Order: sequence, then C-alpha cells, then structure tokens
Amino acid sequence: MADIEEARKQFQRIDADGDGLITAAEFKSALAQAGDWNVTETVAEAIIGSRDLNGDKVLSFDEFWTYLNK
Ligand SMILES: [Ca+2]
Ligand SMILES: [Ca+2]
Repeated sequence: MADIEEARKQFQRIDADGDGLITAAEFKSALAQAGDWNVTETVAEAIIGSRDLNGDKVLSFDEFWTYLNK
C-alpha cells in the first residue's frame, strides 16, 4: 500500500498547472525533470493511456492512486 500523502505530493509535482489532471505533456516534462529524456510525447501518451481508466486521456488523482496500488 502506497502512502497517499506521498502520492498526492508526487501528483502535484507532475500536475504543473494544478488543474488536478495529469496530461501527457505534463507527464513528459516531469520525467524529463527527473532526468529521463528518452520519453517522447508519444511514449508519455501510451503510459497515460495504460493508466487511464475512464478514457479521457488524462490522469486524475484517483487513477494515479489506483495505478500506484496495483
Ligand atoms: Ca494539469
Ligand atoms: Ca482519466
């Protein structure tokens, strides 16, 4: 079981514009900041898509949390 407070902090770091949703672009820049420059927008979209439960192409905190607890 992941720590929900840690998960929230992580989510807020990735969610650059603070709208409560992580887009592929936000995910890509978060990974780039973490030093992973190999992730292209297409890859980021694929990762988001594999975690996206309701098909809106963005990650809500619930979806992020569900992924962490898999
Ligand atoms: Ca956002
Ligand atoms: Ca979603």
